[in-house]
Amino acid sequence: MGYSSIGIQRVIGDIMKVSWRALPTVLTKEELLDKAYGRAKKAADRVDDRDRIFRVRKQLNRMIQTASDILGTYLMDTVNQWPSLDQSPQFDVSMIDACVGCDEYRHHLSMLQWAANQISNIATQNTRKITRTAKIELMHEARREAYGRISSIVGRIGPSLKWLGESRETLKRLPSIDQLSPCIVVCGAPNVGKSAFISALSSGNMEVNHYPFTTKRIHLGHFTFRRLQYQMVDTPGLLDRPMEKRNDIEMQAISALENLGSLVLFLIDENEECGTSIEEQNNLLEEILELLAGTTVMVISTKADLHQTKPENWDLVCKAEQDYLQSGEEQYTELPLLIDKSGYITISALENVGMEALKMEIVRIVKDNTPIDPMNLPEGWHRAD
Ligand SMILES: Nc1nc2c(ncn2[C@@H]2O[C@H](COP(=O)(O)OP(=O)(O)OP(=O)(O)O)[C@@H](O)[C@H]2O)c(=O)[nH]1
Ligand SMILES: [Mg+2]
Repeated sequence: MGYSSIGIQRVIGDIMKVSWRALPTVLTKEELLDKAYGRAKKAADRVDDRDRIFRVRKQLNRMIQTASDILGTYLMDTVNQWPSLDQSPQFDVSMIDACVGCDEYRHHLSMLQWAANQISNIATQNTRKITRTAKIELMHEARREAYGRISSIVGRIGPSLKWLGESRETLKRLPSIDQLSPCIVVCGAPNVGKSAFISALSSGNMEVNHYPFTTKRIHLGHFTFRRLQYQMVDTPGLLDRPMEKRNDIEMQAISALENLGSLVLFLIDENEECGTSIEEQNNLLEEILELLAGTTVMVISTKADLHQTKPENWDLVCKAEQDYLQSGEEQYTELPLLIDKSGYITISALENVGMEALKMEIVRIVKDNTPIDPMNLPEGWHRAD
């Protein structure tokens, strides 16, 4: 017996775009059997027939069928609810690989599918035995045998259920990034001001998350410009120290970021207030440029308010940004970028200077980098824009 609804469920599943956070808890093998046998017993209790043989036959068949249906539905729902790797965005696939391993992910889901088929076969075979005999003893024996075999199948997928339960906990903590909106990856040595930057530029609340393999909090922020959302993602513990010190998992996560970024901002703290020397920060920049060759990397000097020499055009930028904000119009405007004495584009997240101009520059670069495909444009983004 097959599950005719599987095909439809899969289609609906793809349309729904499963979010990691929405995946229901995965039952353990014990919980799953309790649930199935509990329901089966209740279903059998409801059966009535005056003829004893008919009644027992119906009851036992109902027990087996109900247990099999509950288990099959649960297992196949789980298989369908978990995103299919073939259809997931590259970022998700790389993150799954980095966090839990794609091979294992596929293996454990396919174990559930296997179990659903086995259980369905056992139910068919044993209800047939019950239907074909008139001996009550043999009927009970067939029911016991069915339960024994079903329990043994569920026992065999115990480790898979456990693995999926644990992986769900891990994957839940990943940042949820919208693949259709531009994403700006913010990197740089520790303490250079990545989180402060994202926070200052974010219009809504920042989402705080973890990459499951670092203990650091990552920030996911966004701003909207002309109805298009721009996401900004933090990279603490990933792109902040020499590459040779990395393990495989971190490398995979980095490659995920590589696939994600419309633009990479490398923040540099020229004041060295962050605790990393300029020389080391430059080495890191070299490594990142090599690693992310092909992606536009923009270098931004942070904490301009701490610079020994104030950027020459500080007052000019302040004035231009204020005028622009006061006009209240969200129009693409060329604002002068704040430039420091080393020639870097600079900002002060603390005093909010140079931020609006940089935002405009980000919008411009992302727009230039985005291939115009009207079929793929996000809602609210028009070709003429
Ligand atoms: N004066 C001044 N301080 C800043 C500015 N931006 C950030 N800071 C300070 O620099 C320190 C580090 O800032 P964070 O935003 O936490 O830096 P980070 O790069 O996110 O650090 P990690 O997440 O640990 O890698 C904090 O004490 C901030 O208050 C700025 O524009 N001006
Ligand atoms: Mg931070």
